[in-house]
Amino acid sequence: MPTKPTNKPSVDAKTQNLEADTHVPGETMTTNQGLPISDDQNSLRAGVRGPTLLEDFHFREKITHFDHERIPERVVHARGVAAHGYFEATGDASDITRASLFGKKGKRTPVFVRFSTVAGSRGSADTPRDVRGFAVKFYTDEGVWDLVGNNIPVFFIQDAIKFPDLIHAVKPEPNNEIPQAASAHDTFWDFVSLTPETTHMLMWVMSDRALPRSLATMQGFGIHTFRFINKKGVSSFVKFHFKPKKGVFSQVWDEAQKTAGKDADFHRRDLFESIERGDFPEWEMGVQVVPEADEHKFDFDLLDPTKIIPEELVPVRPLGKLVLNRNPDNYFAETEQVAFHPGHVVSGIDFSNDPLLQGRLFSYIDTQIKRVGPNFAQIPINRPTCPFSNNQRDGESQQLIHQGRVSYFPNSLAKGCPAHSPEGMNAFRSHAEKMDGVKVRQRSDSFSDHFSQASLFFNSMAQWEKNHIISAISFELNQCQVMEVKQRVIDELLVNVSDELASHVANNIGLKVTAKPKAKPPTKTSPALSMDRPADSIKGRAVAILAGEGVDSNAVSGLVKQLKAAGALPEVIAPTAGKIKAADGSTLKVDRPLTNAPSVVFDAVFVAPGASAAALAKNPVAIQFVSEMNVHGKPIAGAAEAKQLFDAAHIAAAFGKKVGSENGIVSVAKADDLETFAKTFIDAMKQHRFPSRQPETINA
Ligand code: HDE
Repeated sequence: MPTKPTNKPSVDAKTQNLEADTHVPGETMTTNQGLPISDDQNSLRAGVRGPTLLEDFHFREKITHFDHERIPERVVHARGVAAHGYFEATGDASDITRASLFGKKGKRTPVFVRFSTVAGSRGSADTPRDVRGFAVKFYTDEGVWDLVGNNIPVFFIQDAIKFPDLIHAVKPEPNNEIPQAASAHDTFWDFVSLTPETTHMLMWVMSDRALPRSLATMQGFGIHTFRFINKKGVSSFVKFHFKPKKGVFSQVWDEAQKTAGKDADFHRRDLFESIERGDFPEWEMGVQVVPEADEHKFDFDLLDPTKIIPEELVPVRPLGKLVLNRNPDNYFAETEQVAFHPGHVVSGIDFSNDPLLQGRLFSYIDTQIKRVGPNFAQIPINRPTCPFSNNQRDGESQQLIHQGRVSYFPNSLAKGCPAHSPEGMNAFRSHAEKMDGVKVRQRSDSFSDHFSQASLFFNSMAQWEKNHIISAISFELNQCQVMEVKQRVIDELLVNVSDELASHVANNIGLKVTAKPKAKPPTKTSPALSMDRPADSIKGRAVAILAGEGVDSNAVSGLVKQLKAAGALPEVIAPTAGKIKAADGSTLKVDRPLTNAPSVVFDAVFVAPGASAAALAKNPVAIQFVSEMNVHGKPIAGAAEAKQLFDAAHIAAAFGKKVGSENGIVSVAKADDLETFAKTFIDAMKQHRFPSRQPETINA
């Protein structure tokens, strides 16, 4: 009998007690062989001041295990964080796919989702300018399906054979391993300037999409065109999408850089904490569906991974919701050892001939064997939740004890088992695509337009989004040393996207545009590409309440109540930790002292009324706090007492009789109508940022 272990990722929320441990009370420490240990703190030595003895098997077991604690970090996407959850189908999609997870309204499938940055090593920060991995393992009842996607819907290159070059170019330069987790260096821009197919993806990576506010506020994409196959064998082309319930929001560049230093774990902390408090990140999952007959009706090739299908041409059909509701118990066992592979599919999902996808089908299994070992699929986080059985045997770290003497097929001694799936079972059968071609190392002509969709993306941005792209490219090129590389980026890439883009970047980096576009850049737009839209709610948004001795406690508690009711996370920040005395003699708990509360981890600030506000105007840390909030374009609120602090931070506010909101600065002379005040502040927070407050230099 084959062994059938199961991995049961819970689909329900679990309240985790951070103090709890897995040890049983009264448990005794033993060696790995079960031998009770009398002293784990002193090694065995010849005399109290003598050398350690080789005989000390306990010391050697402990230390050699420690020496082997690491597995190779992922060659890309090394820094990551993950969570358990579920996918719930919101309808029946069996007209387009026979995959069981999409077959019935309300059906839940457990998932494990790992988010990552690409270029940085495992110990790098969460907030560099980078693409984010968005890899989903679906434990379906018909096998594991991995959708290994990103938060950007296109990729840099069209053929997997170029991937090692791209990654070598973006990773730290090999002579000195500088810079960590950054594309702002010569080798990256040298490579892309010589590889025009990167242009569309460059627009996305230089936009604020590459600086997500949190993992829960970014979109996910499968990128490649895949196939769905229904029960009748009818195939359609599909592109996968995940749309965050909280909306798509980002940081700004100066803020992201500062966050990397102030809280390198900003994103993983946010994910962990939001799940612990029951604010479960959620996305709507959907597909753009193109019937096979329409394969050639677009002005780009569906197989080209540097292209999107504009949502205005093919809308996203919702399939269900993806919810993350449980943190892993152990980072290494789950997040580090999880092994994704685009080739892990289930019946009803199949591949297209996208040459990038085809190459990935080779690469991932290889990387998992190197990283986790040939039996990676037996590790609990990677195991299917349905039964599995075959004749694969042995190998490093084999976990299963296979029974019997039959490990081959065909056999009669085990009654022909495990057998091929019977007729009628939803087994995987590759789509019978007709193939006919000569062997060539050549790209299809239909892959040759590298600029139209780059222009489409740039044209679809709001002016502030365009400005951020211009500033980001300018910043990156100003970090480069080699003049020819910078000139080539302008003359070979940017000029073909937009005149505005090329001329502004050239100006910012002290060069001139010296080439003409190969063709006039198109003026089309796709509104779905812009992030310039407010959120429905402020759930999970961090709000700093700046307070101090003599604060108006009624105003603080009133606003805190309203903010909490709207799902935000207000924190009282004061010059000192502990408690502060309010104007009415009551005491107020301080959540964090100013020194431990960098502005970049908050989405908005309220300068509480009372005597404290004037005192804060003399505190350099408080001035820096509100002034950073201002230049990062975040909502700022205060009553007349805040004027001195606002003045010190160069923030203009009217402080009129009625609550006013001017470009995200919410002010009033006297904060007695807290309800209106809170509502105006919350509306400003839904807007997220007020980019016109950012001085040019903050991003450039
Ligand atoms: Fe990956 N990629 N990739 N990639 N990729 C890996 O697999 C590779 C590509 C993506 O959280 C590696 O387990 C090649 C596109 C994610 O564990 C490796 C090519 C997309 C993750 C690998 C690509 C991705 C990886 C490194 C060019 C978006 C992290 C460690 C054809 C659709 C998964 C590992 C996780 C990881 C190879 C391009 C997404 C080496 C050869 C396009 C999210 O196998």
